[in-house]
Amino acid sequence: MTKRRNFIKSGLALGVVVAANPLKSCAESIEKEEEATFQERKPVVLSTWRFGIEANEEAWKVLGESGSALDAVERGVKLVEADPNERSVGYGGRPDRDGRVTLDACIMDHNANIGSVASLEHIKHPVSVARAVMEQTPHVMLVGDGALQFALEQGFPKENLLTPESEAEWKEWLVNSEYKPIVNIENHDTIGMIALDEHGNLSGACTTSGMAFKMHGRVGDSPIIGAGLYVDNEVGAATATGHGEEVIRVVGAHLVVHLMRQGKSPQAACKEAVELIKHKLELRNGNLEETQIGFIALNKKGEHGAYALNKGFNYAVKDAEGNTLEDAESLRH
Ligand code: SD4
Repeated sequence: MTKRRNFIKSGLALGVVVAANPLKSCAESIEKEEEATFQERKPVVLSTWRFGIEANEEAWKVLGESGSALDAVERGVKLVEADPNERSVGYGGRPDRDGRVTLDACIMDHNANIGSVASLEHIKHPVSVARAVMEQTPHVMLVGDGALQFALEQGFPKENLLTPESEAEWKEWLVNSEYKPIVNIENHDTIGMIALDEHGNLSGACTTSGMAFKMHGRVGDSPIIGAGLYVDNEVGAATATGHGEEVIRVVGAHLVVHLMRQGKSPQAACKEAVELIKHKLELRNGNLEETQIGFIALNKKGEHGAYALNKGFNYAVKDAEGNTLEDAESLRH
């Protein structure tokens, strides 16, 4: 995304280059212009889905005060985890088929420190438990009872996360007990957040209650570093939402960052990862229509991009100039 003020700056910069070196080749000038067209942008924060708007504002309370991307992403996603009206993340998230709310989350910083929890029950802020795993243990991932035990030892309160609304929906679901995730509705609302701070450091966090009415013990991509989230401070960051099984299959977020390392823009990298997922689905005669995948990505310069398999995926982008909800392009319309 190139902004007008950047065009103006780059135009001025180009003028200076040409005037001072009249014999410079046109090619060199064009190269310099291309470099200058994207003015580095920081801080900047990106989040999946519409609730990303509020989450970005919350993260900005840290980023706007010269805080770290790590603190910002944790704070931003916690807002959504605590909201009982968001039925796919944290407190109020839809339960599994046994009526248990099991949460998945992870976090990664600019030094490749990582922490994650999967199938965690009774704790409202799994992302903070993931951060505690990262900072307080020699491990990178804790699951189920072990994750709960650790959280309680760390002083996180034990709470009932099943709200009456989610319980009622689960009971209704039990009538037919049909596991059929629907694209862009209900099941696809993981919050993934990636940020670049004023110091030029990237971090990311991802948190979800996973697929509604999943089998007990099912873990999606969201807590799996490389699948649901990946950060490489020399390159960029990416996070995923949608059908976790498909994202895990191609190690999606890492793939997006790897493609950026090879020179792809965040947008092109997200698109290529979605194309690979589509290809793998086709090989297995998977149902393209009923599968959704969305990636968002941010590079070291503050450029961002996103791409989805089916239309309907949106994401929020905040920088010093504003906070906007953008519709991602998609392979299928
Ligand atoms: C999962 N990727 O558990 C998550 C679900 C999701 O928005 O993205 N929901 O597979």
